[in-house]
Amino acid sequence: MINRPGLNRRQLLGAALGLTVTGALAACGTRTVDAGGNSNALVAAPSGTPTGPLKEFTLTAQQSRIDLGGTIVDTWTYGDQLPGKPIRLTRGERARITVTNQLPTHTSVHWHGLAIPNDMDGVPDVTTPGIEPGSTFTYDFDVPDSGTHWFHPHHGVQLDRGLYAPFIVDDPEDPGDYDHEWVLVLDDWIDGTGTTPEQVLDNLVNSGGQDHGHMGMSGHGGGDVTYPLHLINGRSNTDPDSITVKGGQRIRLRIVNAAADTLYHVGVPGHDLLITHTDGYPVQPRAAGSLLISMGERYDTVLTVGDASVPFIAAAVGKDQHAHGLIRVEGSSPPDRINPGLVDQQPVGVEQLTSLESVRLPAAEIAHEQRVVLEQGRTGPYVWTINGKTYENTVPLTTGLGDTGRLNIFNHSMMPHPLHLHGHTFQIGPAGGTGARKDTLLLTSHAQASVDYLANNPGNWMLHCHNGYHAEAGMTTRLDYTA
Ligand SMILES: [Cu+2]
Repeated sequence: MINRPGLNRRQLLGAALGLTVTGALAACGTRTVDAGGNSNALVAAPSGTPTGPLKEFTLTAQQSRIDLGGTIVDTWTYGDQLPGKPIRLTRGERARITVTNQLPTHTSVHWHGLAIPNDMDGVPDVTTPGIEPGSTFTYDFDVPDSGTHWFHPHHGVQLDRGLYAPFIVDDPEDPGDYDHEWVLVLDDWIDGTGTTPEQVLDNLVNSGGQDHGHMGMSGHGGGDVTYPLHLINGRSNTDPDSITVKGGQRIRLRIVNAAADTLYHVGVPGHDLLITHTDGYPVQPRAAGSLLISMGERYDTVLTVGDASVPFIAAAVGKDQHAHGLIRVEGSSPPDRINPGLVDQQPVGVEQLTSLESVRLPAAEIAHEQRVVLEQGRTGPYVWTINGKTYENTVPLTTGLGDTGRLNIFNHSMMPHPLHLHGHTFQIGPAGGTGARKDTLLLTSHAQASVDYLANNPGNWMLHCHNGYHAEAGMTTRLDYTA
């Protein structure tokens, strides 16, 4: 598919891999070619009418009382459950989702990971009107991207309440090879435990978070907020969620990190996870003793169990806390002790993953190359910036329809920042290379990375840190189509 005189495909990919690792910025490739998958096609214009087979869903954002497994909280959820009921359909189908807002304030829904038309993206004041209290909005779009995705509000720090749920898109050409499936939604929880996310943000902005003196300085990845609980599928460790399987069976684990401020280091002690997808896009299957998942990211893995029941453990990075779920194997007793220290300590990182050839971006000339510098601002105790500016003063990045663009991302801070681009998936390293396709990329302390995207979905798109508090404290900008 990539055709470049003087280099065969293997040589080209080898060179590209070198670029990925070193972060060198040389342009790669001389012309645009098809990628083979359907994921690089031009998205219908925002005014386009969806045409796929219709599936209808309703969603109510509401106040509710939720049992987190012994701890009862008053919070906000989709429906009366946590996480909300998953939305599931097949790639190419049309989702019509009627959202009713029964909250005391306005809200929105962002379909995280779906490259849908801009006016369905759920960002108030940028793409889609906010939904007023007591009113209804209908999202209506064709579903372009298979994989494990999710949805949440794009409004203030509402996502640190219970407003989240999986959005699973099946791929008819990739049924997978497993006996069971388990969707695992990870979350750090504080709402209704004597405070709210809005109060947490106020405290951070006013004081820099004095209960947590390392603000922005520690570099241990531990986040800015101390959470009383960590949850998997809405359950704390006192009454964890579980799945029951037979010995020797294979389980597809679809892992979503819905937390606002916590990276998790996940694994099943004594077992490998076979990583098959990240952010919905397939990678060359890779066995991992454990993996690191940051806020907004998703990983699909396959686990083969033995004869013994085992825990799935999500250790909160830098926080000395964890959440777990249980994989009960018929005929065996549950594990009598959960030891998060037994999770393999060498997590596989996304830079070690190779995308499947069918989903790589075509090599192309880079028409727009821009810097994205993530750092702590100096104008207050809790200010986060992109290219030196908070969102209210931001100078949006620009691109042009049909172009391939490159973002050179630098984390000039001690804190980790998962950077999320709406409406697109980028490829780590150069287009035409072998890096994973992603919509959310973790930049650890002082890390840098280079990603390429194909500008095939016109509009103005959010580019922001998926730490909910960093995003609200300024670490948000846009990628705008100017032609
Ligand atoms: Cu951040």
